[in-house]
Amino acid sequence: MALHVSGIAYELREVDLRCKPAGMLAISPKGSVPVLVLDDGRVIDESWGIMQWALHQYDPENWLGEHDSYLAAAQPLIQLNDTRFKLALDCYKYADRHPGRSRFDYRRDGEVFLLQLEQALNARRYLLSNTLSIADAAIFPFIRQFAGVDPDWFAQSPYPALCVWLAEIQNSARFATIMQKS
Ligand SMILES: N[C@@H](CCC(=O)N[C@@H](CS)C(=O)NCC(=O)O)C(=O)O
Repeated sequence: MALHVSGIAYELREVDLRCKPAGMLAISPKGSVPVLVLDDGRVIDESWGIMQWALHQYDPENWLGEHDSYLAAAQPLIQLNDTRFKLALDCYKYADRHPGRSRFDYRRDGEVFLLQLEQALNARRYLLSNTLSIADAAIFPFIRQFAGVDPDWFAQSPYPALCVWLAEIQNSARFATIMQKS
């Protein structure tokens, strides 16, 4: 989404994670996607890095905020998302592979983050301001996955502002465009 909003032309290559291409591992041995290879050969292999790079080229919708202020503001949310929430999400999604606790326990772990986002969204339309920022784009794919485990539960959960926020981004023209299968 960040590449799309920045208007940068890119070629998208889908990768089968069960059979990672040697060429991908050669440029990024850690073997995670996404990986961006720039024209000058530089490699950026963290999604947060790719988003920042793209928006620093061109940021027509002000996803970075005045003087990049949203980067610092987003940091605590990204940190929580990438650690405690991601762990809870993976266990909630694949609870059968983590039999130590129940699916509901894992969901409750994840709800700590959902509540934090809900409170932010009670104060403004998006996570950091009334317009969409890098924080929303970075975090929403994870909330989408969490909601997708049990959509009925999510729809009636005590996080109505988060439901509206998620629906709004999922129903956006930009999301539809970038999710088109190549
Ligand atoms: N912190 C990394 C995480 C990337 C990541 O874990 N991606 C997953 C797919 S969503 C992956 O490539 N996993 C490697 C694998 O399944 O082997 C980023 O944001 O780029």
